[in-house]
Amino acid sequence: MNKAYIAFDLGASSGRLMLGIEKGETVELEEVHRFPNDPVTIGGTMYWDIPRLFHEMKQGLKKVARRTDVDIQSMGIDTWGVDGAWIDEDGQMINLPIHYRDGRTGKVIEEVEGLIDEEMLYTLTGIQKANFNTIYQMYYDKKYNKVIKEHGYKWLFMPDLLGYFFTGNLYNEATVASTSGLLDAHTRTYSEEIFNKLGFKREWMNELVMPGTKIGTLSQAIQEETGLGGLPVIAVASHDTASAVAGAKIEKENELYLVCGTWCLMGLEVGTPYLTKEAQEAGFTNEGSAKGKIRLLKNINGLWILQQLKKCLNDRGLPVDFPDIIAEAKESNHTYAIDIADERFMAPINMEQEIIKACEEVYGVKLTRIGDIATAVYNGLGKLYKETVIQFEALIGEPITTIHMVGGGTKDQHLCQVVSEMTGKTVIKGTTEASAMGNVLLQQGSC
Ligand code: ADP
Ligand code: LRH
Repeated sequence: MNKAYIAFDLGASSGRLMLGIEKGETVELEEVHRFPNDPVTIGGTMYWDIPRLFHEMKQGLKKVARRTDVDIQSMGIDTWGVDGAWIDEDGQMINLPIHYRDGRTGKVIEEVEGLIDEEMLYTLTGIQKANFNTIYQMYYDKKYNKVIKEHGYKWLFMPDLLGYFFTGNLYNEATVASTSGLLDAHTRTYSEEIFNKLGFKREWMNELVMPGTKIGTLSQAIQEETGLGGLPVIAVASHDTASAVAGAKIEKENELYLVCGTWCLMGLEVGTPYLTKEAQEAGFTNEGSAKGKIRLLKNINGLWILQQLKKCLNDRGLPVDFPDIIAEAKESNHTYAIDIADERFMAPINMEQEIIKACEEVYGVKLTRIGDIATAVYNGLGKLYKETVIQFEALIGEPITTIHMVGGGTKDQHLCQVVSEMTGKTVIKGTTEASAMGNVLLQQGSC
């Protein structure tokens, strides 16, 4: 019987259970269960629906338990970065994880900067300032959320939290922790200086474990509920982008990855962090890789804009899917481009109107056709990719010839063409499910 590994990959648009099945020297991925990831806003706060996500994960495990054709070895979980939740001293989760697009942290940025300025934070951590970084979330929670202030005992990042639900064990996995803005860029451990300056307690955090560490086995209750036995649970590179970069299998140092999903992450794997003013000004961030190296990258607010455009169209009764939008975009040939990095596209109430308004303000034109509106997004993405490639070349001091594209965006041939035309580089289309692939490779120990 073929050996197989369970990879849970939770993205901001959907979650999936993929089985990585060993076939000789290779691994084949099979999608067993996919479920939507729809955040829920209650009283003005945008939450992740963690009970539903966990429920769906268990439904996936039940499907796997019925399989008689594969020999399941272990399970790993990867998710998006920065977010998490608090548990109290009795081990109860005391808040639903809050979505990184929620606005609450906007209120504390200045306060944090009064204690530690942006430049120093970058020099210490190598993490680019973004309102959603865990550092700001924790500061807000501990100062302004009365329940967390009093009862928040331990912080768990999303994959750690799910791992805890499955095993009962507490840990912080290193790649997802590296998105927090709390790790020292050199030692890759929690920065004492930051904790001291912000009055954070080191005890809030758990033991940092490296990708590949076995963190436990499925708890008795989960075993009984799902029908799976005492399966080992491995802390993979549990930040989805770290798993995706591992799954992209890039061999040359000067070849860029472009992980295209809800976010587009463009970058290089490097040996040491880039902490210079130039790196900071170019918008680069230094996160941890599956292999313990550095993922130097730029976070680009990516296909989220197209996802939200599709949602707006669906909400007004147009039953369009991505292929329909793409087909219309191909018919459009204007050169107007929205500024993808503009905060206005982080969480607007109506993305379609926001794009139309932005083009009207900048170019004095009112776009009406779906294809024209989508093209303003594709052009904006292309422009930003091009600019980012040039910045990388300047930073590393050598030309980049190749871009490896992975993630859901590889299903979009039009996007692949935009990347190739705008950057002028060779684009190699890799796997759509790169995060799941990296997740499996880590479990296998072949990463
Ligand atoms: P995440 O892991 O962040 O949830 P994915 O890697 O699944 O995201 O990528 C989702 C994106 O993939 C969508 O926003 C869309 O742009 C693209 N996509 C998904 N399905 C298709 C499709 N059938 N045709 C073209 N693009 C698609
Ligand atoms: C992509 C991602 C990205 C950022 C963002 C919050 O899914 O993990 O690397 O961390 O989500």
